[in-house]
Amino acid sequence: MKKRPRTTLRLRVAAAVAAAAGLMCTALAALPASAATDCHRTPSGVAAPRVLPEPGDTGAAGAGATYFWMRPQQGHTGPGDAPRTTTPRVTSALFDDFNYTGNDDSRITEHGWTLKSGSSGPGNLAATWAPENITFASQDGNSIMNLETNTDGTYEGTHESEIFHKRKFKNGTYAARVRFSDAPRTGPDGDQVVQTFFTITPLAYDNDPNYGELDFEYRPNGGWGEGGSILSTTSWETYQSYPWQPVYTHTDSRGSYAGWHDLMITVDDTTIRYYVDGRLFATHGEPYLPETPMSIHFNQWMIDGGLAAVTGPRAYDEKVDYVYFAKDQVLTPDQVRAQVASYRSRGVHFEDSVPNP
Ligand SMILES: [Ca+2]
Ligand SMILES: [Ca+2]
Repeated sequence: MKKRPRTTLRLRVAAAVAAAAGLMCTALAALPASAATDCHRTPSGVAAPRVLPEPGDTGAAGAGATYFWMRPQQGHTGPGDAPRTTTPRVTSALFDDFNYTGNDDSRITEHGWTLKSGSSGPGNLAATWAPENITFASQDGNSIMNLETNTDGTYEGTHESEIFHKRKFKNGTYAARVRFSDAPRTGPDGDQVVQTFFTITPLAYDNDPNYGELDFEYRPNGGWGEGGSILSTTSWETYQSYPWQPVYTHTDSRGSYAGWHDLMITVDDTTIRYYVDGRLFATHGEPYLPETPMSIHFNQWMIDGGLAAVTGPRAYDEKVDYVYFAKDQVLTPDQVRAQVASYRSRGVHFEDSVPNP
């Protein structure tokens, strides 16, 4: 039986916002399981304000954060040796440099990806997930994926984007280079968009302990009770749809994260660690460790209730350079960089040797 520390406060505060979220989830109950699950993809995406960080939560990029230093691997450092970078042998990995010709490139699905379509959560159900909003372009010879979310100011006129891989990832090292943006590429600013890199497991039933979700979520225009830019890392144990009772912990950093960032999550049998640009951002533990294989996702979407009171169409971009996963190995940020550099030096744009569970 897993310990469930610090959930009481969360549950109590979450209960205050249960009604609205529960109503939405109830409305989705008739949808196929996948759609219903997606409704709760980011349970925090049902317009529930976040609970403030609790005492004991790891401080984010501010005070309390720990800078990362390279550590020698066991067996590679003798007495008196200075720490040095090692290149571990990674036996099962996913790497994708997103080197595709367009969203109709057949290799995208051949490589295990799905471009989300139709109408489902998170967010307002009148909005549409638009595969055509995912595009690819070369930048200095390197292919970059763009996930666009645009709106005309109505949810019916809102088009969001999401790409996700197969459900086969659990312990190991997840990494992606992602470009967040604080303002729309075109049009007036102010909408509460969410720009993400996350992993998730379907919820089989309410309070299913085998649910898992690990999130990087950037909200450039606030939302969920926040008025300004904030980057959140959130680890989920499970949740209940109605009344809405999430069981999660999170670590946040307020301020702008516009621009390119190296995002990384490591998971072993005891600890989840989030890194931003090689710097430790958050450390979470039980009961939030994933129990079952998860899928890897990137999406950008509009918080329900977060449309700005401005006039005219606008479009927001989230860009992704690459994604990397090393199965069952906790790598350092430098080791991830070395792995990516190795792929590129060999001209490899894609590899997937991660077995299906
Ligand atoms: Ca769980
Ligand atoms: Ca790339």
